[in-house]
Amino acid sequence: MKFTSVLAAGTAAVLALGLTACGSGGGGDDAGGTDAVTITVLPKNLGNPYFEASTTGAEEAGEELGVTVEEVGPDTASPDAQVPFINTAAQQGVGALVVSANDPTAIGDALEEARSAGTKVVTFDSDTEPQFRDIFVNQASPEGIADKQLELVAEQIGGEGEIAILSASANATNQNAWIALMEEKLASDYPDIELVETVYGDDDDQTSFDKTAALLQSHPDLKGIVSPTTVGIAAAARYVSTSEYKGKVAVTGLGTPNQMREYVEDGTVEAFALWNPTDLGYLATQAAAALAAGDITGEEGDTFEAGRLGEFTVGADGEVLLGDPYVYDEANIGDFDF
Ligand code: RAM
Repeated sequence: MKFTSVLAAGTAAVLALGLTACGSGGGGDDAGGTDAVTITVLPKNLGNPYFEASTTGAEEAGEELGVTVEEVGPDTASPDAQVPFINTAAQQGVGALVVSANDPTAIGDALEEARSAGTKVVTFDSDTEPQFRDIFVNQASPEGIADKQLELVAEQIGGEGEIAILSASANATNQNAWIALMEEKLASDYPDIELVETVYGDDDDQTSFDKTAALLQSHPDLKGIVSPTTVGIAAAARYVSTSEYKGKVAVTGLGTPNQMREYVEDGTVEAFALWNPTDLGYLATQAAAALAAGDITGEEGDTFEAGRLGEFTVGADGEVLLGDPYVYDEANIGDFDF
């Protein structure tokens, strides 16, 4: 199974024309009349292969639509590290910002200012509170993401025992929503599994690696680690792969196939899940371009063409949903390259 579909070239051309002709809220150079729209992509932090994939998708959409896409971002995924980048984008008068938020409120004022200067705001991957953005492009339903990870860990530890969560940063909207749902579902549906601790690796490889070591040391009966972050799961798998815990402590959660392949192949990891981050960046940029062109406003019921992914409809609270998470294991991991 691959995440590809046919490029709707005609639609892309029409949208590109619309953007050029309209130029509303564009790159601050409306007098020139051409290429007026720039979209700034702002991941949680730079250097994360997950966001490299989403930016590849954003650039692909930009090329199809004739829109300039620029990625900027902080080195660390801390709550307000994105603020200066938002301010700069607003000063440049970019048409839209596409941002994965490190915190639901810390960047709110900056986003509000950018919006009052005419910049449209699309959150993707990790939302802010809804009043700070026009649209949130969600990768999959939070319930689906939470349930899938519990199914995986339950299967891998034989349905009982102690587990721990290794998350991203403590304020991340997306991970916190998934963790809250996992906690609820554990209490109701998995009476024999005990969540003994949740720790935060800040989406930093070394911090996540060290937190894995500490978890294993403080919980000698630990049977599984669930890491709902691609940075965390890769660091946890790397630690476990050369330790006495390999084959004894399950590592699962959300990972990219390219980062996890060696740990699936060497038997450290049985299976994990994820959506396609390239498609996520592509869809978020398509939504941003439609907003910047004035084709949609982000109201519930608005529809827009997202190139090769087809038509999408804005749902309640300005949410657009990409699809379902997908499970990767030894049988299929060779088929993916991101
Ligand atoms: C990391 C980031 C991102 C999250 C994925 C699963 O790359 O925390 O926000 O969606 O993991």
